[in-house]
Amino acid sequence: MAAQLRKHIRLNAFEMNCVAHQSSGLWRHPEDQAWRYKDISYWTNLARIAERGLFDSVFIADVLGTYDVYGGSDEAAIRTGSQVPVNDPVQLAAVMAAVTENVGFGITAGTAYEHPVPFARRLSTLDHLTKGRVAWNVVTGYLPSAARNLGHDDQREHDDRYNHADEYLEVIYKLLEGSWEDDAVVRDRESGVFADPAKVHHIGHEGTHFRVPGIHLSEPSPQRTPLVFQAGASPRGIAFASRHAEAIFIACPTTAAAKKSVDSIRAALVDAGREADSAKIYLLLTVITDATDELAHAKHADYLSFVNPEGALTLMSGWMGVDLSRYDLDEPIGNIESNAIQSIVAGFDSGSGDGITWTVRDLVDHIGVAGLGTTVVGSGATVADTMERIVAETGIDGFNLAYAVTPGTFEDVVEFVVPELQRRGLYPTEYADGTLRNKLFGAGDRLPENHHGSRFRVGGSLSTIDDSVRDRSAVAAS
Ligand SMILES: Cc1cc2nc3c(=O)[nH]c(=O)nc-3n(C[C@H](O)[C@H](O)C(O)COP(=O)(O)O)c2cc1C
Repeated sequence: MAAQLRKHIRLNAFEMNCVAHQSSGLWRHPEDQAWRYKDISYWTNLARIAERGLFDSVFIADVLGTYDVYGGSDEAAIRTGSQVPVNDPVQLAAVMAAVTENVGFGITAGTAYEHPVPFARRLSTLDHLTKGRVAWNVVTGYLPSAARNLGHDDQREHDDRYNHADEYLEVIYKLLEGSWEDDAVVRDRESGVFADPAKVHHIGHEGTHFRVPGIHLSEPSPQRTPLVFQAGASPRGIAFASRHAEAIFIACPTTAAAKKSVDSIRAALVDAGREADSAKIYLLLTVITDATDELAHAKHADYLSFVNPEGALTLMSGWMGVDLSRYDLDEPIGNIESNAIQSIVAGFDSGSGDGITWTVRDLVDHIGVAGLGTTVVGSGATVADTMERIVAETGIDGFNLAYAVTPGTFEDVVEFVVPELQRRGLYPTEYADGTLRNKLFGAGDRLPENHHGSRFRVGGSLSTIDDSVRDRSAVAAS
């Protein structure tokens, strides 16, 4: 009985539509299939594995630029396959949904460069096709190369990116929550009326960055606004998350840094008028597991022999916004000013509270097969022990699992770790019903009433519905 009352640990598979996501050089490993990223069967197989393991989602990262901070050029990134070439993540959700019924899809898309109107339609389309199994991982970007390729001199300053994103989300909420009423579509064959114009509203948005007078192009989907995921935990990032996020992805090199991040996030949620547990927090982790500790350690040693240090530093330079080729290997990282991912830099900062002085060499070792996350190596029981301890020490809800080799790392977790967690009463034995939002919170398909986005519904306190355009044309026609 006691076991049934224990809080379940949640898992996602962390992926990217490319060959070298976090584990630089591991695409050379004979078991790695990341090179098949262009093949639909790679993704359908992955989705089935994730669903077999009762994962919440396959969570897909994305970038719109190259990692050209290291050495001041994109050569190392291209040579090592470091998140380039990289394909679009959005289509993958539809492909994976076709062969699964329960697993969700966390799709990363930035707010910086695509106008919210076409993007809102893509979100609705995915939510329809997946029957409400989509999450949108809202990112503000960190690669200056993306900004340049899209016609800007540089990306906006760090905090301003979040200000811009706040308005982006406002437009998205107005379109997805406030344009079409639930009973707008009548599909009346007798009268020939498909939808009632009186129930489809012009959102009337006039802001600093966007002007959107009209209606959303899609009818309401199961979740309307897909579950809102967010990654980025600087002070401004947390303020953004406390308003919008229902799931938050953090990457911290130590449990002390993770606890600090989780405490700040939970406090910010409460300050924003939400419950401390109104967002699920997932920590990045790489699990190397096998039938015994010895086999798992042998597997880890094998993977380490494939790591490409240049690729690892190329990725890390992009995440930090700092050219690590200019540092001596034994130089402490110190207190770096970053215009990229500040929460990443803070985790490796001497002031992060873990008492560690990180050098560039430490970074290479740390990144190894795990990228931004940490690695846990051992049998299912050993990994379950560690997961249990991390959850207890930090207050996270679960893990975004990065792979060393794919899909092997995920298959190993499903074979060795999931059954062990289930035996301990720490993991579900079946999926909950309904949409992704309902599976996570058990409180329905739509945004909760106290979520910022709900205020943009018809009759909501922040709605700016302006149907005068339609009224004017009606007058002109009469
Ligand atoms: C764990 C983690 C994963 C992230 N994944 C992505 C990603 O896939 N694509 C992207 O453009 N930004 C990504 N970001 C960047 C952030 O979402 C954010 O937009 C940013 O750069 C600022 O983060 P900060 O608030 O921690 O400084 C990620 C950040 C973190 C911490």
